[in-house]
Amino acid sequence: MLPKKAFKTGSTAPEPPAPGVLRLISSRFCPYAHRTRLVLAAKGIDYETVNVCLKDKPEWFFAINPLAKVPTLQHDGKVVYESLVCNEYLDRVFPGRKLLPEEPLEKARIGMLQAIWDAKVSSMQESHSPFATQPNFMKVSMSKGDDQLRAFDALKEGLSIFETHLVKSGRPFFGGDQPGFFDYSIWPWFELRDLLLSDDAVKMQEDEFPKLFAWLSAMYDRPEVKTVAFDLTVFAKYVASMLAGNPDSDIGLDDRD
Ligand SMILES: N[C@@H](CCC(=O)N[C@@H](CS)C(=O)NCC(=O)O)C(=O)O
Repeated sequence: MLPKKAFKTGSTAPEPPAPGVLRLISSRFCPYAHRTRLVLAAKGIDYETVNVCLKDKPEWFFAINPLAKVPTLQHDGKVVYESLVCNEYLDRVFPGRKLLPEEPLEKARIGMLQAIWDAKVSSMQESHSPFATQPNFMKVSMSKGDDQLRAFDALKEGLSIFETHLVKSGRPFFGGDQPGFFDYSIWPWFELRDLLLSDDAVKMQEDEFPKLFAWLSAMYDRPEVKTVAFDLTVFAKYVASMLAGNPDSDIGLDDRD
């Protein structure tokens, strides 16, 4: 039985997954790993989880993924990493509802939406880059006063592109009548938005983003979203431990885990 607690520096590597077993190397609080958990749940794929501590990474993790980042998949001797690459792999290799369109232009459109998201709304990672000039959820959450309001305006400008997309498509999800690849790729940041956009001055307002709000409630209704949902109370404790300089990846677990 694999522990829920994270493997740390100095730990012995767990045995590789048994033949036919899919393993997700993960971190409980990683939004990128959450992308992959969503796809696994949406497609009904069975898997086991190995959590790793990202502050004190186990040495053996570098031998599996030279970047030592989560999510990483292990599957019948193969290794796949990078959340979007993992999600495409899962979509192609496993049966179940197809999340990416086969039609080349339709597939290209998903890639372009992703590029707009990365550039205009962006991820946590880019926000640490000195070259990141684009707005993002993290920038809003990490700034104060006028800087925060400026970052929020820029974030809203980015989000308005996705609002307009939903208006034009007339469909409830970016994937059409059901969530698709892109819905799962951006959902983690929306699920965390109350933590990221916690100040009253930087709340998303429904009258400004009516279609995105309808999308949010349709996403919350989905069983796959419920199955893997973050516990926001525990997540808030994790953020507090991170801000205190000592991120505790096992927060909320007890000795039996
Ligand atoms: N581009 C990667 C980003 C993944 C990522 O940055 N994951 C974080 C945890 S949320 C991580 O593993 N960080 C460890 C590190 O940066 O060394 C992806 O999409 O999978």
